[in-house]
Amino acid sequence: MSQKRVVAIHDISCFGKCSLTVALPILSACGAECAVIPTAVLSTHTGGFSGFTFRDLTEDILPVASHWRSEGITADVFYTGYLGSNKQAEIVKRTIEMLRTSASLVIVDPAMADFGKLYTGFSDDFPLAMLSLCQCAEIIVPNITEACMLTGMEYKEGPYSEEYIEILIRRTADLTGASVVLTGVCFDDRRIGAAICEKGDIKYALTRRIPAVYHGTGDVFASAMTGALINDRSLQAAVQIAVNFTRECIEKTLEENPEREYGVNFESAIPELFKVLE
Ligand code: PXL
Repeated sequence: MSQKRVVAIHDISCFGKCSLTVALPILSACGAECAVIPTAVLSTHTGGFSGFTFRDLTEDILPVASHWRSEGITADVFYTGYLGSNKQAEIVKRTIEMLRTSASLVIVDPAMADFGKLYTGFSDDFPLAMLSLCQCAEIIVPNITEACMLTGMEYKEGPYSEEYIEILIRRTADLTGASVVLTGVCFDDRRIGAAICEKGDIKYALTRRIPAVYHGTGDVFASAMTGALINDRSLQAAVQIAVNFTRECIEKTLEENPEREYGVNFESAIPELFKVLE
């Protein structure tokens, strides 16, 4: 099997283990070539730190894409995450349209909100710009808050009823035309994971819940899922691998690091990821 190339389009948060500092090592560990288009450089992520720096690289994105196109560079997978502004979401959409082939898979993590609230710095119409990007994806990976913001459905805290999850995931799939992997799904206090809506079918991938919350786990999850997909796993299998991997990362972190905004020790769970991808 020839090596797959992923283009990861996220910011670099210099400290705090999310976006590219998570996507690159996890995708490399999964055997992918990981090319990047950094969209911004921040001193830290925006969730839990104040006074962070933000160097916007929006103006560099299309020139990178034009250069790659002139060199004939494309990718098997385009994988996007946190994007800094409405304009950036629109430019990333144009970038993917410029570079993709009919065989490319586009995975969009609409990383913009959690716990019922948009992340610091986004305007209220950002979900609309993100929806437009989601509409060019084959797979999107929203959490419950993000799916509510994409669809206009009311956000609720878990545990959820199956009815609420299934209406939310179907509406998200109908609106975007993508397969939807909905994260943060729990029906009781013991288990948590994701729901998958693919071609109208809904399935679940759950694991035991570890009672701790860390920043960056959405990126750990989506990166591991992408890594499993390029290793020819089905979407359902890739989601279960990513659910288990994310739980392992949280478990390992809980032993040593209670600082939620410092992210998870995903490095120590990578040997397990190797094993399941063998
Ligand atoms: O995917 C999470 C993330 C990535 N990058 C930046 C963020 C966040 C979440 O808050 O602030 C800059």
